Amino acid sequence: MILETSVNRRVLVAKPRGYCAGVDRAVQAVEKALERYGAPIYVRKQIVHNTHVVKTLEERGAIFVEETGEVPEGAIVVFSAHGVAPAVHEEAAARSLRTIDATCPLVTKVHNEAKRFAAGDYDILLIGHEGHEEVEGTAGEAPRHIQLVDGLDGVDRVQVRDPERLVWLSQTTLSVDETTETVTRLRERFPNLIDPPSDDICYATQNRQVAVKEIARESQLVIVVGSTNSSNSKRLVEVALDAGADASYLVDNASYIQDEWLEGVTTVGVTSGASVPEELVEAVLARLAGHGFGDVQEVESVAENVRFALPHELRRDLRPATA
Ligand code: 10G
Ligand code: SF4
Repeated sequence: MILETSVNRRVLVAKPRGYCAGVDRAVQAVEKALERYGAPIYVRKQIVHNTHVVKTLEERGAIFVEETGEVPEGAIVVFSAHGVAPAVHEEAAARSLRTIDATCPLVTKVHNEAKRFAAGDYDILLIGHEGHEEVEGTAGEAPRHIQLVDGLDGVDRVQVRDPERLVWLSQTTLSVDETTETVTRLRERFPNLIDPPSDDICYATQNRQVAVKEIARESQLVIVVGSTNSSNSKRLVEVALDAGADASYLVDNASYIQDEWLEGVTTVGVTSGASVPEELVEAVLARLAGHGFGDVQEVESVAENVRFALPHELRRDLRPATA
């Protein structure tokens, strides 16, 4: 009998994977705020959708709340990377909160597009997932002009005032292929539908999907590290399956890997969502190595070097005092 551990078992690790520039900035914003102002620092919603990141920041003194109403008057609150509606800024101001806005600049870009098209009295079809914080924030910019289209199923329900003044925008973390299908279907109904001025699905989402496709084609199993509420991480599982992997699972950390997933498998693909710290991927690789997957190859599809400056409120306060 040939033991599975003696078979040539390998791991293909997608690159790019893990933290995007917006997540890196948001997590650093909370860390720097804790260093600069001291604990506690309040954070509205999970700063990013990752249980490990949230727990680590809680241990350092961050307090996560659902709404600004839970933050004591005058305290500091950080808004999450997914963005907030203008009403949330107003509530915070009314409670005299000191705010640090960690909304990713690429989400702010979509907010600005929404405001601009609403000012021009366009109807806006926002493709995204119902109930997701990013969609709630973007829709809050122009609630009377925006209607949500949640995937292909939502297309038939769309009602517009003037099909000649119609634009679509999207959540930043959607599946590129699925969104293309949704837009095609929308355009069948509304041939003069206007495209966003530039891609709303961000560079990081797109690159991680390109990278997972490349490894999925050669893998029987693709493990995606990410939390269950992480939209972009969940999309990576779907993209891996569409690209040809026999199986793909989302795991919050290495302990979620089940031994039976590895039975008869010789090539495992590994990637991680945009909110996932690299140490969680390293732990997955260590667990796989324990099952004979010692040959680890990184497969780079796209080079990435995007970085964003910290939120301006923090940059101002972190600037060294001039004499
Ligand atoms: O993929 P979603 O939007 O659920 O968020 P995440 O926190 O898991 O990843 C980072 C993406 C954002 C902050 C949304 S712009
Ligand atoms: Fe920004 Fe894209 Fe990361 Fe969202 S996934 S935080 S839009 S870079």
